[in-house]
Amino acid sequence: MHIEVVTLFPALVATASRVGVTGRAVERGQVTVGTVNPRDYAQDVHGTVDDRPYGGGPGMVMKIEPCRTAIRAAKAKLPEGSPSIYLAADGVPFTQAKAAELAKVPGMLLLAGRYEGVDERLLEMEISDRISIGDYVLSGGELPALVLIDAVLRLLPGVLGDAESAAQDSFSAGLLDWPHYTRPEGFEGHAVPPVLLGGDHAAIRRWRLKQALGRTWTLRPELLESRDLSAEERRLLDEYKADLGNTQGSSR
Ligand code: 9WO
Repeated sequence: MHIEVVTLFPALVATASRVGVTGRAVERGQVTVGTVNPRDYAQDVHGTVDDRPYGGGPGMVMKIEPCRTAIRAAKAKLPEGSPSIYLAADGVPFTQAKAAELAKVPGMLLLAGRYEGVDERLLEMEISDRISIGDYVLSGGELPALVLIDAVLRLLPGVLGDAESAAQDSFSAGLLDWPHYTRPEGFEGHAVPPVLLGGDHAAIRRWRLKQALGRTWTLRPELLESRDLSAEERRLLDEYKADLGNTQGSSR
C-alpha cells in the first residue's frame, strides 16, 4: 500500500511514520508513506498558501492553487482509483469498519488541512471522502491522518507480526476490548482473574468474549444494536448481567 499525505508539516508525518506499527510496516516494505507540502507549490516567493476568508471573519483559508498542485503531485504517485480523503471534524465518523475498507485499497491520499480550513472548491474538485476521528476541532488534520494510518496498517496482513492478534481483533470486532493483565499475579491485594492463569484456552476465550460483551453493553450499548449476537454471546452477556446483579446486590 502507498499513502501520500498532503501537509504543511511533512516532518510531523514523516517522524510519526517511522515508529511503531507504521514504522515496522515501512521497514518491511508493506507500506510506503510519502508527503507533499503545498508550500513547495506556492506561486510566490513567500510560499503563500493561505489567504483571508471571503465574507470576513477570523482565521485564514488554505488557497486552492498550491494545494491542488500538491494534490495532483501526490495523486501521480498513487495507483489509479486511490481514495483522496480530507480529515475534518465534520467528516463521516471513522470506524473500524471504515479502517477495514481502507485496508483493502492499493493506495490513498490524505489531505491534512490547517488554518480555518481549505477552500471548498478544492475539496469539491479533488476530494472523494471526508473523514472525522471525533467531534472536536484540532489545529490541523495531521494527527487524524496518523490515527487513520495506524488503524488501517494494523489490519494489513503480517503488519502486527502476529496473525492471531489481527484475528482476535476481528473476533471481537464491533465490541469494546476485554481487560488485560500481566505480572505480577497479585498487586496490593488486586489479583489477576484466576481463569487467565489456568491455561484453559477455551475458558479464557469465553471469559474474554464475556468481558467484551459486558463492557460494550455497559459503556456503548448502541454497538450491540447492530450486532447479531450468537447463542453463545447472548448466554455470556446474560451471565455478565447476572454476575453484575449479584455483585451490586452484595455491595448494597
Ligand atoms: C481554525 C480556525 C481559526 C479561527 C476561527 C475558526 C477556526 N476554525 C478552525 C478549524 O476548524 N481548523 C481546522 C483545523 C480546519 C481543518 C483542519 N483542522 C482540523 C481537522 N481540526 N480538527 C480536525 C479534525 C479532523 C478529523 N477529525 C477530527 C478533527
